[in-house]
Amino acid sequence: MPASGDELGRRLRDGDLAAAPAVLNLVESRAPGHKAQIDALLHAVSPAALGREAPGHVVGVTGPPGAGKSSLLSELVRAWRALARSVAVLAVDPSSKRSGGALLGDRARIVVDSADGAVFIRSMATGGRLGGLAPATRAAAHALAAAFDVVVIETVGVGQSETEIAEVADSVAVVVQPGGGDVLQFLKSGIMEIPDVLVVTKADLGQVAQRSRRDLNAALRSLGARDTKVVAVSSLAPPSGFDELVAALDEHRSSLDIRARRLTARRASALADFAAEHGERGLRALGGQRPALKLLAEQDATLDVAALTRLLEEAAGS
Ligand SMILES: Nc1nc2c(ncn2[C@@H]2O[C@H](COP(=O)(O)OP(=O)(O)O)[C@@H](O)[C@H]2O)c(=O)[nH]1
Ligand SMILES: [Mg+2]
Repeated sequence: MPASGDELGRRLRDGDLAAAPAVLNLVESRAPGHKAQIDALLHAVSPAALGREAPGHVVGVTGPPGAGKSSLLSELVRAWRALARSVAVLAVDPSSKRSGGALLGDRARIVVDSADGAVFIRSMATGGRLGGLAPATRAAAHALAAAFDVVVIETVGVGQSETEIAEVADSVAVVVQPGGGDVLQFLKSGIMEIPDVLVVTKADLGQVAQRSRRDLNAALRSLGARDTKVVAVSSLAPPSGFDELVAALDEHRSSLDIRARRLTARRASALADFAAEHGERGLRALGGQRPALKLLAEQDATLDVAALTRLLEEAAGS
């Protein structure tokens, strides 16, 4: 029998963190009948069912392979746990050694206390392209934000991935290693959207890290991006910079119009889920991306992602 989406949604609404593994199994399932259960889950954690936006802070952590994202997350999770916050991490970059290689050094795994019931970590498949988010990842993030204080989505890539992650996350942190010129160039040339927080890793390398931090700050200033904080961290013992990183993310979260950001996120997710299912042909049936977004913008603000996706399917006659 498929796990009941409605029941799992109720458990998340009640703050039952132990529901997380079953939630992930459901959203990743392709078994017949599960789609209706995933829809039921998304409905059960919608603002309409919760009576407010889901309380969790959805944080995107993205950056090139080898930048130090997984190492950083081990320490960031520890810092959040020290503040008694529960944390779920959806790792779309599963740190495979194969994708690392000699140039990038060994790839780290996120290391947490496995006996701690308030931390949940799961590796997830990408949505095809490098950095692409699968519908299951979006659904998991939307659902887990009803129960966990923080939901992290870790993705790999630069240039495109932070745009995609911004469609789901409340706050996007782009992770750069010292001398990471790509990110600087992408930022300056406007290929990359300005992140909410920039993190320079490997601060223990000294001068080269300080220079990266200064260069990024200068680039942000010249772009007029006054709100983006640049934080330097070291994940080597003794770790440093994590209190500052937690504070920068908190500050971004509290400056947000959370209802507006989540509404945009649900609409973007619905369109992305529809496109994942029905492809270019489906989008053409809606007259393209713009008319589809216009249709979504006309809908009730409390509708969940699944309901919005169904609306698109009806409009496309699929
Ligand atoms: N010196 C130093 N090395 C680090 C630090 N963080 C990560 N690394 C190393 O950088 C490599 C890639 O780290 P990883 O966390 O796997 O990066 P990811 O691919 O972005 O998840 C590994 O060899 C890490 O040991 C740091 O703060 N200082
Ligand atoms: Mg990694």
